[in-house]
Amino acid sequence: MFGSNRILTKISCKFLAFSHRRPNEYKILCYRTHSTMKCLYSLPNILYNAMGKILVIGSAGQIGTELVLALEKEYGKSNVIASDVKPEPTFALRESNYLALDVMNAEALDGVVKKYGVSEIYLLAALLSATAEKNPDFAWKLNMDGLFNVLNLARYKKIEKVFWPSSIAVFGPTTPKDMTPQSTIMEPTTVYGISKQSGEQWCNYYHCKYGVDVRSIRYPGLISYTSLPGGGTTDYAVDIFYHAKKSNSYTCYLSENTALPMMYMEDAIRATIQIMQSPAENIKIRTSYNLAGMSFTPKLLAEAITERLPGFGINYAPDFRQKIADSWPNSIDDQDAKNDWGWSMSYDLSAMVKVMLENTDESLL
Ligand code: AKB
Repeated sequence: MFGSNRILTKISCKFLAFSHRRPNEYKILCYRTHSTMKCLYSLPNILYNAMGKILVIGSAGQIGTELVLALEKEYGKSNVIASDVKPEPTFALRESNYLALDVMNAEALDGVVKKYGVSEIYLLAALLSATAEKNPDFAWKLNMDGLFNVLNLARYKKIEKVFWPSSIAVFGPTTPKDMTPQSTIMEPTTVYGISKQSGEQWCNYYHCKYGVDVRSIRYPGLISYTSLPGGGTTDYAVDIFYHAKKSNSYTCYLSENTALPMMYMEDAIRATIQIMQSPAENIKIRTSYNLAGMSFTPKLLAEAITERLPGFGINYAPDFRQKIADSWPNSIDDQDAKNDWGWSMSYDLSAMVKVMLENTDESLL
């Protein structure tokens, strides 16, 4: 009897994990097995309804917006809560479950986790590289306090899993520039980079010391059309599409031969969900994984745009962001992400330019 209960529990847990990852397929599977396995049907269904919710913090940003929409597709709208410090959701998330939340307020965060039964948090609230240089004190506070508040929820078993984004900004001028390895010299020279590098070490510490299941990716520059980026050094690779469609010209704040690692947002979101769904034993790196997409310079991007928009013109007026970009890698080696949890990218420069030109809404400028 005890043995069969254990087997039943084991199978139920597998159902449970599956039901959380793929609710629609789960329901079909349950329906199919209903007649022959009534007990297995009813048990995980009760547990399924009691599963924790997913909370996305910083949902108004460039990644947050698309991540909420993708998570809703994957797990169902009712299982995803979008949050940001802003009182109202952005237009793209007007139909999502939304609440206003300041991640630096640990008590309020704790209250939300309890009230809604949150089991997973994706923490995206942060000040990016260019904005952080203008407001270093606040950048440090937001980027670090927010992380500690979420890691502590996991430490005290109030939530089960955390996603926290790192960045290519963890690297610095002394890092090897081409095909930057996973483990290498890291001497970041920006506030943002220092906060991400420290954050990575804290994630690893919480994992080793308290068993916290925290997973992380070092995002390259991300390119998307759903919402405008804000405050990054890589933002030119998004701005350029709005200006190309509006006026067929762009003045770039980086010089023409500044190569940086970049990725189309759909790939980044897929990677994020993939790393979170991977079995814990596959996540061997608990600081953060290198992730490579494409690598290009403003000149190469402008040429790819000109192929589709003849007559497009670009000129260059480098500002303070040039120094930040010069301290970052040209390209990234992401072999560990490929080996450990099966990462592979889909969008190259040409595919990205095509989809961006087709979808960017220049009236948002
Ligand atoms: C930025 O430019 O600050 C970000 C990043 C690379 O993390 N896009």
